[in-house]
Amino acid sequence: MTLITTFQKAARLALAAAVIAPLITVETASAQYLEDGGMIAIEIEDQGPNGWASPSSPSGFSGDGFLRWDGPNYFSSPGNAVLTYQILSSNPGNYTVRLRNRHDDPDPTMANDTWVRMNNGPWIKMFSNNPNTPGNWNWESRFELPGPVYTNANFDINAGLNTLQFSARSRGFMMDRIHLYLPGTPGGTSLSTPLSASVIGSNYCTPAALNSRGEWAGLNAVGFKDLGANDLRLRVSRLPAGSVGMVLASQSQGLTPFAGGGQGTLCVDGSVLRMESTLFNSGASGSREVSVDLNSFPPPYNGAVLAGQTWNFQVWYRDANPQPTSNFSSATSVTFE
Ligand SMILES: [Ca+2]
Ligand SMILES: [Ca+2]
Repeated sequence: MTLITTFQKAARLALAAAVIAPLITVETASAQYLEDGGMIAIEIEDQGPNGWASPSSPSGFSGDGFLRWDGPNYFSSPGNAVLTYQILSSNPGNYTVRLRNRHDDPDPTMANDTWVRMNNGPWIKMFSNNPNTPGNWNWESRFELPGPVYTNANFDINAGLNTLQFSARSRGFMMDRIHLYLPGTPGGTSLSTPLSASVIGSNYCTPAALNSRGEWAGLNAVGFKDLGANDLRLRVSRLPAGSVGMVLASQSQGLTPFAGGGQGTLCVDGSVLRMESTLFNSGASGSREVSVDLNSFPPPYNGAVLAGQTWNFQVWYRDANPQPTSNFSSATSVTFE
């Protein structure tokens, strides 16, 4: 791992620690981008191109490229060449929207806008227009609402799943990267802001057994499947408050009800790793995210995770019914690359 990725990971964890809302998990793998510490950062070219051009110049873009609309103008008909980005958020609120964009017409009012909407709301014209924007990658982003009324660009984001969409408007407009962030979050227009992680696990053993909170504990694997990032976090939700737990890992799935004399079903089998480095307390929120070092899985495996391996994870935690017992979260499976 490079120093930059090390720093970015530390920055991401610091951001996560600054926010204390209960963490949320989902049961589908459709949450492509994970809000973290009030920030969502996405490379536009991750989705599509769905009719957009994906040229390699002009240079200066972020990530693997950018998208440019080379088709006709759609000044009064949104909904063409739609790009969709699913976002999972634990921190609802009114988020500032900043699109890193470029428009090369010397007239700053030309080729300078796109349609955008959140959660199937009305399509809104978002534009980039000041004397310095033509010919430069820039973060200038405002909304033109009916009237016309010109406002700062912002969207309400809900706790849980949200759907951000763009559709084509002006021919020649280029879109590189988008940031959505709660006001005051640092890095809103910085390319050193870490890109959002994703939900990378396929969940199974859902629903898990109910616990003393009257709910079942959900588990998501979030981070990056690419081993080079060494970023795997297990996020567990809906635990009893103040419960102590630990992550279990195995390359085999299983189905063992009442394992260890507790309640719930153990859904890993074979050579099961007790990841003692993840020992946690669920705190008042009953939720927790723990990091796992992919370079050093514990005994009996003893070593680094390899590309192509599939690992299954589950959280084992203390519960009461009403006597002290143990319980298990749902499970999730990740194939690393
Ligand atoms: Ca325009
Ligand atoms: Ca990009």
